[in-house]
Amino acid sequence: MIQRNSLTTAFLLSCSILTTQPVVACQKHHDGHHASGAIEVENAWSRPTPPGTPMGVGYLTITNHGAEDVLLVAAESSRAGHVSIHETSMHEGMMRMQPLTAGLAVPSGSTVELKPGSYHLMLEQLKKPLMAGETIPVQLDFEGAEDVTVELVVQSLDAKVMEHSHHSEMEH
Ligand SMILES: [Cu+2]
Repeated sequence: MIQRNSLTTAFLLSCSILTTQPVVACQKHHDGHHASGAIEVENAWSRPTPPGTPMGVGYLTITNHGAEDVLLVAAESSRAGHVSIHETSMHEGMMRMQPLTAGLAVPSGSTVELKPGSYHLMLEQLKKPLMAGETIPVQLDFEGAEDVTVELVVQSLDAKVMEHSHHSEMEH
């Protein structure tokens, strides 16, 4: 237990170290001086998946420091056959989710959170379970900004029931 706690602390520490140096995508090939399309991604994390579960989740916070609105249009991961952008919402008292086929808008100067019960990445067709403590590379494809690669830190489940248990019943 002590070992596990110190391991968790180590990962939290490494996470906070990472987030003090936010991932900022600059337009490398831009010949002007304005820093449009500056995207910062923080707090990227995921949940462990039980063996045999083909889907995992991805949560992160996107801030658009640029002057232009951007759109998160897609994402990829070497660990998943496909990654979708989903929105969870309440519909007649039931939680349900649907893919954001037009992408997720991150207006200029704003922050959008992908978090439990809201927007999230759906890592589909997992080749093997996501294990607590490992990091999952994910590339975020933006329209209006450079793509950003982040690492989701897989955090162990707490006592709460996993918010995404309904996914196992979903048809994709
Ligand atoms: Cu989902």
